[in-house]
Amino acid sequence: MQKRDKIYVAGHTGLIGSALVRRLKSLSYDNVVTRTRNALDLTDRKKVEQFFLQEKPDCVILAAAKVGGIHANNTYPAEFIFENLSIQNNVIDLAHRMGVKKLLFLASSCVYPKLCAQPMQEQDLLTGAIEATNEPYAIAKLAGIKMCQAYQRQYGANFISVIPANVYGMNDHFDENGHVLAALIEKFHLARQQKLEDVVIWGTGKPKREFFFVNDMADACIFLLNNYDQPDVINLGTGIETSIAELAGQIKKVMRFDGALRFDTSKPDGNPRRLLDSSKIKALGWEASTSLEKGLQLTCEWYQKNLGRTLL
Ligand code: GFB
Repeated sequence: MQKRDKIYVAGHTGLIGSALVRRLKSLSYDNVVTRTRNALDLTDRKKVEQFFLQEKPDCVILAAAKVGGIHANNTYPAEFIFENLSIQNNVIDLAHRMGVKKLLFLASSCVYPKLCAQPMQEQDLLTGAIEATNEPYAIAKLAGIKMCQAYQRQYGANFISVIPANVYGMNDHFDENGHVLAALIEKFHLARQQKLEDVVIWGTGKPKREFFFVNDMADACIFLLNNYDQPDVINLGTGIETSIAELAGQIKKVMRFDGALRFDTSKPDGNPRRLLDSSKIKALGWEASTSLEKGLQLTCEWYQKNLGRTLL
C-alpha cells in the first residue's frame, strides 16, 4: 500500500473503522475516503456502485458491519445475517469489478466452532458447529472469508481476511446491545450514579475471552495490508485469556464501584472459550503491545471524557 493510494475505510465511525482512520492518518496515509451511513447505504448495490465509480479507491478496508454483543446477536439474528451478507456482497464484488488493488475483510473469532480446541488455529475453520447465539453473524462472516478466497482464486484479486479476537476501545457501543467490556463500563457507571448495591453480570462469569485493544487491531491491519497477500485467513490477538468474572472485577476497580457483582445465570454464556493462536502474524513480525489493564484504562477515560459520563 502506497502513501498516496486512495484508501476507502468502510465503517469509519465504528470501533475498528475509527481506529483505522486515526492510525492511517498518523502514518501519513493522507488519501483516506469515508462515507457516513446516511451518505452511503452499503446494503444498496446501486449506490455502492456509484460510489466506486466516483471515488475509484485503490484499497478498501471493509470494517462496516452490523455488530453487537451476545444479546444483540441473539435478539436480531435476521438483521445480523442479512445486513452483513448484503454489505460484504456489494463491497467485495464491486471492489473486484472496479479494479481495487487490495481489500481487507474483517471477520470475527465467533467463526470458529463452539467446541474448538484452544488456542484456535486458522486450519480449524469449518471443522465443527458454531455457537448458537451468534451463528447467523458467524455464517455471514464465513461467507465473506470464502468470497475473498474465491475472488483471489478465480480472478487473482488481492483480497485478504483477518479474524480478530474480542476487540474493545474507543467508539464502542456502551449499552446493552454492545460487547461485554463496553456494556459493563456503562453498567458500572450507572450503578455508581444510581447508588446501586450490585451490578448484574450475565451468565456464570466463567467463559473466557481474549480482549484485543482497538489501536493494536488497527496497527495489525495496516501491517498486513503492507505485508500479506495470501488467501488464507490470519488470526489477530494477544494470546491472553481473561474470564468474564475477572474482567468484571477489573472494570469495577477502574470505574471505582464499591458494590458487589451478581451473576445472572438465566442469561447465556456463549462460547466457553475463544482463544486465538496468533503465531502466524507473530512469525510475520507483528505482535500486540497493549495490556488489558492499559487498554481498559484508556477506554474508561475515553468513555468518561467523550460520553459526558464524569464520575462523581
Ligand atoms: O461480548 P459478548 O456480548 O459476546 O459477551 P461474545 C461475552 C460474555 O460476557 C458472555 C458475558 O459470556 C456474556 O454472557 N456478559 C456478562 C455480558 N455481562 C454482560 C453484559 O452486560 N453484556 C454483554 N454483552 N455480555 C460476541 C458475538 O460474542 O463476540 C459476536 O456475539 C462477535 O457475534 C463478538 O463475534 C466478537 O464474546 O460471547
